[in-house]
Amino acid sequence: MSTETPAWQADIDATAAASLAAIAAAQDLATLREVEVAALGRKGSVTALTKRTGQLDKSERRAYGAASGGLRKQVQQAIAARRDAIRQATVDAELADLSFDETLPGTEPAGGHVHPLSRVQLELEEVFTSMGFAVLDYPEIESEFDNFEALNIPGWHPARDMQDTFWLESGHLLRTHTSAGQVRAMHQLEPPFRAIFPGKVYRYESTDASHEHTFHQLEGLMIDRHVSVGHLLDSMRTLLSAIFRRDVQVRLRPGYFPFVEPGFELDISCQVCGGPGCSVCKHTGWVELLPCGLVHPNVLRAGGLDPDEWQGWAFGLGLSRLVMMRYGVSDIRLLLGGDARFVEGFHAGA
Ligand code: FA5
Repeated sequence: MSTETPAWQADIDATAAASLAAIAAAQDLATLREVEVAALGRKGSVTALTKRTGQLDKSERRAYGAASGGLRKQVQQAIAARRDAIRQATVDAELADLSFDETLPGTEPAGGHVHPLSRVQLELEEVFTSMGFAVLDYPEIESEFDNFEALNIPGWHPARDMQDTFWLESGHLLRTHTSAGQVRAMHQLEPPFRAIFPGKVYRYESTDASHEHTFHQLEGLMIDRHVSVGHLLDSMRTLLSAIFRRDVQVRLRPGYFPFVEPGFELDISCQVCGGPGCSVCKHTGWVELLPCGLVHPNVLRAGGLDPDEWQGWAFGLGLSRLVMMRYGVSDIRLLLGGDARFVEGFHAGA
């Protein structure tokens, strides 16, 4: 085996020396990039050497391939090391700059807080828990049975028009009211029981200042051997005074819902305009807030309870409307509209 230095070694050495010198001389990332292209680019000096393999005698190709490949690797490593060094030098220079004061306070990130809807919901949960109610959570995607049929609203019943429905291809629906949980609760809990189930409901209807397609309700259900409208009203009064922390005028009207008998509508005086009328109360001075009534025997049966033994009352509070009344919000669409400026107006003490 010959120990003579091959003729091409001088070219390899010269290209290595030139490239490494240019890399060491580069003072910024842009210059280093130019050096990189000049050496390793398609027409670069190192690339040109690599391409020369084919021109050599077969016996030399192996050694030459190893040498030119080694050169390429060496140049790549030198560029990576130089790039790190330049970056570090930039950081060091910034830190050394006396105008940079690392003791100055940074920009404070915006703090989040609880949405007014969640706030009122949590308060209500506390009030009801203190009165012995369980807090339950039921699905927003419901069966037609739980949302309608179990509640004494068969397919042909005109009451289905009261709640235009978002249907899913599966035949399920987005619950139109939290009452969909009533029969679920009867199956889940041993009577006697009292429970609330708050949550989002959906209706396929056009929106205005007091109507949303997605809004919150809070259902209340009490099952016992003897319940009365008097007890129902008493609980409603406790609830409203806890929420408003002042006297609020209420009025009770007969109301029709197929799942209660008798049924009522509880209205409260409009807390946005204080009485004279506005777009929220449709210029009546009253806002429909809380339908309620005694649970219909057919619903008790659907829940597996014997109506001769058990009775119940239920209410379906319009939680979104309650939040509007509590904070004087003049348009329900602001609540879930996603405008952070609106939500930022409510802080922990509100
Ligand atoms: C119901 O949803 C019945 N499930 C309530 C019920 C429960 C009655 C238990 C009897 C016993 P209604 O469709 O009226 O009823 O809605 C109840 C409350 O939700 C209304 O009083 C109102 O405060 C609120 N509400 C109704 N529709 C909308 C809407 N589109 N946007 C905002 N709030 C609404």
